[in-house]
Amino acid sequence: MPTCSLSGRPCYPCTIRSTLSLMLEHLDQLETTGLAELEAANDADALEQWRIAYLGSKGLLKAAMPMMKEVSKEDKPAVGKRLNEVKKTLEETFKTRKETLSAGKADSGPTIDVTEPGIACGEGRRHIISRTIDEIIEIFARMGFSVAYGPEVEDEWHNFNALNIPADHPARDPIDNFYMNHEHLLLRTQTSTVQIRTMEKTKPPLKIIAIGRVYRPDTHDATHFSMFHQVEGLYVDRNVTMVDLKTSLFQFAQAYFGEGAEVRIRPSFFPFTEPSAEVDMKMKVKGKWQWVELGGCGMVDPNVFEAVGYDPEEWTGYAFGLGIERIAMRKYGIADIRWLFENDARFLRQF
Ligand code: FA5
Repeated sequence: MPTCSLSGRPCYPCTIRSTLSLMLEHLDQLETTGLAELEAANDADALEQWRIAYLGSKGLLKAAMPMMKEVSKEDKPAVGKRLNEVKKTLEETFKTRKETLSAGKADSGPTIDVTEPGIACGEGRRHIISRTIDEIIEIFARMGFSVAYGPEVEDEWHNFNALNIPADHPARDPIDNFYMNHEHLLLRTQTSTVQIRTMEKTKPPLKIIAIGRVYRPDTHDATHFSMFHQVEGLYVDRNVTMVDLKTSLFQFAQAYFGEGAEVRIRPSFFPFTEPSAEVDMKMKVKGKWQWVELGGCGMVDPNVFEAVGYDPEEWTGYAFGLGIERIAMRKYGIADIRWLFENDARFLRQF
């Protein structure tokens, strides 16, 4: 086949230039070959070569322009139209192909060296406080306590009134509480709120623990944080005494801190218990047995029973509340409560 005088490629229509159909056939061939070569161009270099060959100033499309001179006046519009169509198709397909190739390149990313050692994936574990909570729940469950829950955003009734804390009591001072902006709500300061919520909806007798976060605007130091956890215990039945209270605390101490652990209660005051006491437990701290203060306890005050509709003549009960961070800190020898909440994985993965 002779070489096209316009394109410089083998081209049958060029042998007979006189008819419109052969001109159009030439353009069809240009389009078909161009698209096929474009499809085969697989990298930026090949693409650029193709652009120069077809769309460049000395490319095949430019070379086809003089064909217009060869056609008769009445055929010019048809050839011109087809010429524009081929040009548009090649230009647009080139653009799309270029985008596809560069997107593919971005996806494939840098070359991977499969022989390089991988990045070690650290094994996660539960936070030491979550694990302590699980252990505490398990021990009290064995002693017949079920778990009760209550909201962290509380109203004044459950945080104060029903707990026999009068309206003018200093414990209600805004400086000691995180109050919300409206409707006398606050972040609960103690899990004793759950005593009230449980008794309001449950008839006695009952035996529950409540575990959760409590909030106080205390200054942060080695033993105080503004958010911490408490475990609350409440046992209501007929003829419950301080002996039952101390026995339960003792059983917990032995189960959690091991044989040799002891419990001591010292007179104290809480508005919702009468009598009230501080709870100390004797446990091993750095190999030595020591007394550590963990919380408060007492016999449920008759005013609390009245607030929830229990008859104080018929029912008696004990309650206690222990700080969970303090328990975990002693057990694991953690000197500073702040370390528990800094979330430094190097510290947390020790436990
Ligand atoms: C109470 O919160 C009472 N509700 C406990 C109670 C329950 C008494 C039932 C009687 C009957 P207290 O304010 O002492 O008590 O707190 C109990 C424990 O929470 C403390 O002994 C301590 O272990 C822990 N605790 C208190 N404040 C903080 C704090 N800022 N950071 C960490 N732990 C704290």
